[in-house]
Amino acid sequence: MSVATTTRYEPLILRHPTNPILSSKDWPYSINSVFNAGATLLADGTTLLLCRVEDRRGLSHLCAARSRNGVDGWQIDSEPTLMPSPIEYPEEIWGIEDPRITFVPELQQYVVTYTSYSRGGPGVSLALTKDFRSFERYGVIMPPDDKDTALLPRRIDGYWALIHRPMTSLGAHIWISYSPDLRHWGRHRLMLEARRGAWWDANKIGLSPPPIETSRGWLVLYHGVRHTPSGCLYRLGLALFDLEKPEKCLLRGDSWIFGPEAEYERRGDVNDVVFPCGYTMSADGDTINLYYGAADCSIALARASVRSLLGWLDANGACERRQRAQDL
Ligand code: BMA
Repeated sequence: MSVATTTRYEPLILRHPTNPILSSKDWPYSINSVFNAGATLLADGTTLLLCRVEDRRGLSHLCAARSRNGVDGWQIDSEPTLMPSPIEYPEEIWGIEDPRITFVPELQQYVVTYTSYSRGGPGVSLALTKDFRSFERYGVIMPPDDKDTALLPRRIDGYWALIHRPMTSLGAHIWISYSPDLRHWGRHRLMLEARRGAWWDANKIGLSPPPIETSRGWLVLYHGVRHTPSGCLYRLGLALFDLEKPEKCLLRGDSWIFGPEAEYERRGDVNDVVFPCGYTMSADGDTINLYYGAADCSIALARASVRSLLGWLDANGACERRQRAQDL
């Protein structure tokens, strides 16, 4: 992808000049790579990243990194923060991956949803924490093959809502399910479908960071995976969902808004991957700091304005019904 072809598009998501901000050389213990981190702000304003760390067996665990400014000066836990526990949780036998963090005011706790890599494929597990030092594990909440999950921060009509991405023979689409207690899940609804054919988000999509709550709806950044003869291309798209009925899509953009362009995104253990699992909101209430895995090798930071993302959707989005008609 040449710069000449991409500069004609409005840059909505701006890379930090010191990218990548974290990689294996920063780690206090020996690892293969670090990427796909969940993110949150702690009560004192510290940025916490819960990073996916892959060891040299190929198995992943989670490790916390903390920074005052969210850019540098990272204090990384000296040993893994959350390790797979395959004896109690057999679904974690091949590691735990890609955490998303939601602070839930009602519980006064952070809910972490992550992929547990079981013999049957990837499933979804959930754990609660107050401090990212001790965790209450709920175990697997969505059986394989399922991943790319985040909990909404408040109940909808009395029920917790979880966005996830089950694989079916018809493709990999984004679903939402509801629960009275975070353990029992039902009322499953299709939320966003992968497109078909030549589209950038054909056949396989998934939630990226947790949704951003705005006065106009839940703003969702999702990834689309395009299979090409030289491998997969992971890019990001944008959609908006109804605040009180989050399975209802209000707007969906046609084109991707962010894709692998920088060298650290194009070359790595897995080429051509940008994969955000978390964001933090800046003090201005508009700028999001998006933390993303780059080429399964490092963590990078990019910034975007929520107002601009919504403006782009107004100009470039369509409601799903129009979208489907256009697809036919
Ligand atoms: C996805 C997930 C991500 C990973 C990406 C590219 O399926 O497993 O963790 O970053 O593939 O390898």
